[in-house]
Amino acid sequence: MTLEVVTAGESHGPALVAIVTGLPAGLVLERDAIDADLRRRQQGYGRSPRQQIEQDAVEVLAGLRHGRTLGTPLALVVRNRDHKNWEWGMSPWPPEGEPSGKGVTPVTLPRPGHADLAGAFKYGLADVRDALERASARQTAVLVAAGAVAKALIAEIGIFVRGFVSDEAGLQRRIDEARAERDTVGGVVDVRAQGVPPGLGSYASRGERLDARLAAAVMGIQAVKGVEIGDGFALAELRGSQAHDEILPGYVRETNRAGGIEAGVSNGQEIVVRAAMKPLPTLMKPLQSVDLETGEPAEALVERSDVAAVEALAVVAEAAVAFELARAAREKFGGDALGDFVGAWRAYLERIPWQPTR
Ligand code: EPS
Repeated sequence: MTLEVVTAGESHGPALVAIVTGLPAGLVLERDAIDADLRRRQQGYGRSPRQQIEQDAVEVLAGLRHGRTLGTPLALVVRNRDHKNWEWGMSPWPPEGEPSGKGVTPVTLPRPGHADLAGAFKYGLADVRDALERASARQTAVLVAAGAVAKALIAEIGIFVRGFVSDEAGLQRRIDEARAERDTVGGVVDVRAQGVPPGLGSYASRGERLDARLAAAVMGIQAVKGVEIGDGFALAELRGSQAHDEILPGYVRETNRAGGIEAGVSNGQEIVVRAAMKPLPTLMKPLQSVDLETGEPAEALVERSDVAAVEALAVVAEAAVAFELARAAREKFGGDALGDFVGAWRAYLERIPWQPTR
């Protein structure tokens, strides 16, 4: 039994879509809870005017009846309100009539740091828009919806996940300064998961390691360039005697340098994941590039963008971590009905000497 999600959708296309498979039947979903996460993702200092156009809300097309999952594929949709301005430029079918609106003129000026150049080479594109539309972080909206579903599932077994900006205090000033200089900034976010029992993930093989899976899930978010678990890179500077979390009577730890994972397996402590986000690559004062049409030096594409999206990353990383923990929990506890899943978790907790600390 495993939980999976596949998404589709372009930034200015009609909608973003996610299909989630592997949910148990009988899980209650609340539309307000999903929409609240979608709103959290849209907020945050430094976002682009695009966020005033969008009012993200989830639609469910399949897998849910009267607010309860059916145990069948769950189909989620988040519409792009901005699509009305791109109806010709992002029409799925060959558009009719006179070209109008956004997306009419092909983009040939790749931005350093975005998908533009690699995408154009890889897929043989004359218009870089064919790459950037899918590479855009707009896609994270529907991942947050899927993450909200995962959060509802793991809340049933006492797991709670929260993402936040690590240096909230200095962020606003850095954004103001960057905006004034027509530049962008990145930042660092933390995600913490409480109530994760020991034994999620496995040391048996690389692909089962929970730390590897969480790192891949978070690194898979647009603009993330670094991920660490627990004290991560700082551990490399320490002696072994300082780096590990001693096991005290009652199997208690007083430190959590491992970030809740040892040998790729959750150890019952809080799970701590940090992610570093690079400054966004769309710059109002563009970097040097090369025009793909002429091969001549040119300035990179300038278009509406965010100065920072670190607060959004905190919400998206929270969703990614929640989804991966839900996946690991489905593997461990299985069950077609929610009661089977929760029952297997209860039986496991009776077997091991572990109590969640919150
Ligand atoms: C993005 C560019 C901007 C961001 C977008 C990600 O989009 P636009 O060009 O439409 O202003 O606003 O993020 C979102 C739309 C979102 O909802 O997060 C990019 O190039 O990655």
